[in-house]
Amino acid sequence: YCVKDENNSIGRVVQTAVRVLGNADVKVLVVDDQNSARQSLVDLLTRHNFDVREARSGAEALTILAEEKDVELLITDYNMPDMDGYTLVQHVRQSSAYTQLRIIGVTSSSDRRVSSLFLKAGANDFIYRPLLAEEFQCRIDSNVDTIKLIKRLRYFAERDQLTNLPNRRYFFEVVAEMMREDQAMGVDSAVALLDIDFFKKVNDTYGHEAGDDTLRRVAGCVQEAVEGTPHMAARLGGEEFAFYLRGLTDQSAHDFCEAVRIAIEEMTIELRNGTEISVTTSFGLANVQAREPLDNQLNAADQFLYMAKANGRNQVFS
Ligand code: GH3
Ligand code: MG
Ligand code: MG
Ligand code: MG
Repeated sequence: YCVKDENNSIGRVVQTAVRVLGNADVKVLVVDDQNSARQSLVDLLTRHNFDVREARSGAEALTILAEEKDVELLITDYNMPDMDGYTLVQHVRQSSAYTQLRIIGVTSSSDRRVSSLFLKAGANDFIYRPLLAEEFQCRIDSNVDTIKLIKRLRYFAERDQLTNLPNRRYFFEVVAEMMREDQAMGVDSAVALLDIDFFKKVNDTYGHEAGDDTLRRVAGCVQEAVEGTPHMAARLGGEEFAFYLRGLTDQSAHDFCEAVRIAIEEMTIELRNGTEISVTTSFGLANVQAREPLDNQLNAADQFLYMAKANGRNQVFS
């Protein structure tokens, strides 16, 4: 059974379907004081499967943005009582919290200067009413493409390619912020370094691929240990991983590391040739010292890690 599809319309329908379904995880906030105008935008966006929120004023929009940090696209009207769209965009752009947010201005005003006002305030794009469905769709699509591209780039910039764990750069970025918050709130925390014991032997005996598989399995344990917790973990490089243990110190931090150490020790790693191996790990653990940069905290943990190695490996040293 052969269907002639000279204009590739099936291909285009499939492409559109894929695009529309991919919009489901993009959260859009529509701001307009007029119910009918707002509703027409909401309807269009909902039909394109976006996750849509609505606000009737600039103030309400700012409240929603502060509460729902995952809004990625803001579409705002220009003429609104209390706070116009231009002022709303200025407010949003003055805050460092929404640097990732894309903004599209909308107006039914015939004044063509409104677009440059919006763009100067920091909007990314602009649409005049009445909306032409096709133009609207093109502009939304192109802005959403940019949002998705930035998301992808961010994801890969923040991850370690082999294990998909956060990488060193992202760990430093996130933990520096966590340390600032902890210090402000008076929360005591700890940092730990994990290093696989005699990892070179795995490579030398079973090959580099087996080494990579081992790293992925250990990373799985590390990820599992922090999932659903306030803690943060990363692969710093090689066979070394780091933890920021938020709200844990001394015994509680030690218990955490000990649990991870045992989970890894008890894990069977099946290599591609069917061989089963296991590995052990050593931990250096240090309480976070107030006002010291993360580098110094990790150095302290590293000195304890060295002692764990010297003391026979397969242990947590603090
Ligand atoms: P120790 O118990 O003292 O930590 O000994 P070790 O053998 O684990 O430590 P060493 O630093 O001597 O060796 C680490 C090895 O890790 C050497 C390096 O080739 C290997 N390695 C680093 N990154 C990777 C990687 O991404 N994949 C694989 N397969 N091996 C890696
Ligand atoms: Mg209005
Ligand atoms: Mg090492
Ligand atoms: Mg090692």
